[in-house]
Amino acid sequence: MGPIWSSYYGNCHSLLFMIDASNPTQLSASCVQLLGLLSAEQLAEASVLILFNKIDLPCYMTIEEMQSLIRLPDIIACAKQNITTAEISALKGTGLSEVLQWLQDTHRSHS
Ligand SMILES: Nc1nc2c(ncn2[C@@H]2O[C@H](COP(=O)(O)OP(=O)(O)OP(=O)(O)O)[C@@H](O)[C@H]2O)c(=O)[nH]1
Ligand SMILES: [Mg+2]
Repeated sequence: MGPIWSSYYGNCHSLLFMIDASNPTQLSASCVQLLGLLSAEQLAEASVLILFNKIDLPCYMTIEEMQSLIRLPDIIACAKQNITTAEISALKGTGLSEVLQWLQDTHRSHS
């Protein structure tokens, strides 16, 4: 779906970017997509929430290792956007309240 994302950049205030934390083989592709989003002019003012999903599944890498592998702290430091991260399980509902709180706070700060 990546190639059509840019059709939705206009008037976008909040951006949720989901990474599959159970499948580190997709990590480099995710990182390229994320960098593309963060460097898009139209998204410069957006608030970004990076979700590491599927934390209920076993994985051979920890979230910390994945974040370090894509140099997420550097990405966050260099980005124009305000970036938050959360670890969630859409299946179990883990971290859902944090996501809802972020949406509420972000909506409030843009209205
Ligand atoms: N265990 C678990 N499964 C999940 C979770 N969130 C979504 N799924 C399942 O993941 C499946 C969808 O696969 P995804 O990998 O998310 O879909 P995708 O990324 O569009 O597809 P791929 O590009 O093939 O990876 C569905 O069966 C969902 O039920 C979660 O938090 N935990
Ligand atoms: Mg997937």
